[in-house]
Amino acid sequence: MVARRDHLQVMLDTGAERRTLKYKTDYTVDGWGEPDLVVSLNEPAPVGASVILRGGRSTQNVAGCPMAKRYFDGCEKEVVLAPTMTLKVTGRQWNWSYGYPDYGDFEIFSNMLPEEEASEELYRFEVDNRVILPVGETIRVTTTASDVIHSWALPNFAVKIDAVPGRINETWIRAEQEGVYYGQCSEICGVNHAFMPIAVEFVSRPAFEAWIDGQRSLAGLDPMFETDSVKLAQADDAGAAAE
Ligand SMILES: [Cu+2]
Repeated sequence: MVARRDHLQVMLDTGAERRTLKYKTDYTVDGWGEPDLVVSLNEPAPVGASVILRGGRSTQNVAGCPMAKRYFDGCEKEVVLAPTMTLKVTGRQWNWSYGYPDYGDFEIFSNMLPEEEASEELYRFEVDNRVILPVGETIRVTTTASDVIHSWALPNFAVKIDAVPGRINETWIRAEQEGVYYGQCSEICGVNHAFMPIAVEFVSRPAFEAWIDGQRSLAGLDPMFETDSVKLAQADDAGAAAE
């Protein structure tokens, strides 16, 4: 699904050049915010040219590019998924903090759960605050560190990227299924190196937005989405306060 004009980029690649097409001048779109998005070119693409869609929130165009096939039958297809958001990871002795620069100036700290609070299988993996991310979207991940070199490693995503003080490294992750994925700091960083796990939970877009609004409210910021679940949570709080 692509809900917003600035989340979709349409390009024409003739082999000799690649240019970004202009909305309305070169193409029109039907179905903003709906599962099926129809992109129509005002002029047919030249024979042999590729039409390239970048749309980070699209989930239709992942495997085998069915969306591109459906709407650009006869053209070569290539679909590139642009990131919809950035996760800023900071390693520190000895926990991880996570910023969400697209969603406000707040940061969460993720500490290992002590042995008595974690389940037996997840001791040294489970944390008090998991990273929450939307499923089906490409997430840009930047890493840095506040003291010594750490490494943010998430084996399910084939990610192991150094977090270096004074530098920013960049990678990306994307999950097609909701769930929790675990990793650990993978660069010896001091006596508690073995106690800085990583837990990333992918949730639906509405659940993510509700979580973001919850974090914003903790940071004293106004809600960005005003989702139903946040309203419900606030109603519960009000109910609890009244009791
Ligand atoms: Cu570390």
